Amino acid sequence: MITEKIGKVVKGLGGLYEVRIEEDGKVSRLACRAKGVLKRDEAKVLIGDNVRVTIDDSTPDGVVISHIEDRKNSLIRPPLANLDYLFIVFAAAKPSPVIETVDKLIAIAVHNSIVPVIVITKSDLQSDAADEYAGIYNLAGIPTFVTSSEAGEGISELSEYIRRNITLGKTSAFAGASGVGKSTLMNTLFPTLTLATAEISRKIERGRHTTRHVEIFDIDTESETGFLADTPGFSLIDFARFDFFSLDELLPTFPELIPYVGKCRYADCAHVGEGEDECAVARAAAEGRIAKTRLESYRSIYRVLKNKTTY
Ligand SMILES: Nc1nc2c(ncn2[C@@H]2O[C@H](COP(=O)(O)OP(=O)(O)OP(=O)(O)O)[C@@H](O)[C@H]2O)c(=O)[nH]1
Ligand SMILES: [Mg+2]
Ligand SMILES: [Zn+2]
Repeated sequence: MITEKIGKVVKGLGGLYEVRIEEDGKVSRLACRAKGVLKRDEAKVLIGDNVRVTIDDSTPDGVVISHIEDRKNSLIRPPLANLDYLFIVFAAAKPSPVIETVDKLIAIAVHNSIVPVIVITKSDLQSDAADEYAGIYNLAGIPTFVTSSEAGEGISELSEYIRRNITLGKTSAFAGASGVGKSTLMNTLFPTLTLATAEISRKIERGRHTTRHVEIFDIDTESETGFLADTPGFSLIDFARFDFFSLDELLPTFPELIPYVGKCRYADCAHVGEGEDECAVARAAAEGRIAKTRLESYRSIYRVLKNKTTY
């Protein structure tokens, strides 16, 4: 007999997927592979995909993902489909953040209609730095949380935010460099989880890539379920190599710059090298209405994308 079920891919390792099925309020997970055409690179199943599973009980390998529903969006890093919220996680210290990478992740989220949320961890190690980073993202109008899994700071506020927003089938993920404390934070927020965590390397103060695969977990509130993924740490987001978006699409991914656009002396101002006299964006940064690091990140991405279009 052949039956079909629909569900969400919540895990995938070496071509073996787990699909979360919900039937009559009961949740189960089906282990399955993908049918041939869905194994090819351009059509590959992603974690977060909503899929149809075909079950043919006359053969031993009869449980396969046979169809992927249209995606709302998909990311390369972390490799996930259909995200509504992206929690961009970095540590106040150990490892110290690369702000440009954070800003790139925000831009990619905004471009894909994903709500970016900033989560600063390890505030117990450097509380001044944590507050300073929070200032940058608050000024940019991005929801920002300062947390410490160690000391408990910000945990109830973040938990409340997640429970309020990641409901009714909404999908979200923690993303950021290895060792910033993503898995630790998930365990702290949701004590039923027991994700593996590990100390960062003392010598180079970098994470050890403890989490090896993307996995989506159920987040239950009183009557609804949302989804939150833990993901492996990564550090590089290479705009030269990958086509996240084009130069024309860059400006809207820095929403706090938009109010100043059109107010520069020259209509074709690119806001990259012009001085405060000419450029309203540069002026806003000089006067503290836009964070200097955000404008620097904008300019850096601009240059990379500009180079790509000229060759
Ligand atoms: N002091 C302090 N240490 C923390 C905090 N949160 C996590 N850590 C430590 O940071 C180290 C790395 O934590 P993980 O949760 O494994 O980091 P991760 O981001 O999941 O790393 P990957 O899985 O490699 O991407 C562990 O030793 C944690 O105990 C915190 O709030 N304060
Ligand atoms: Mg981890
Ligand atoms: Zn300008």
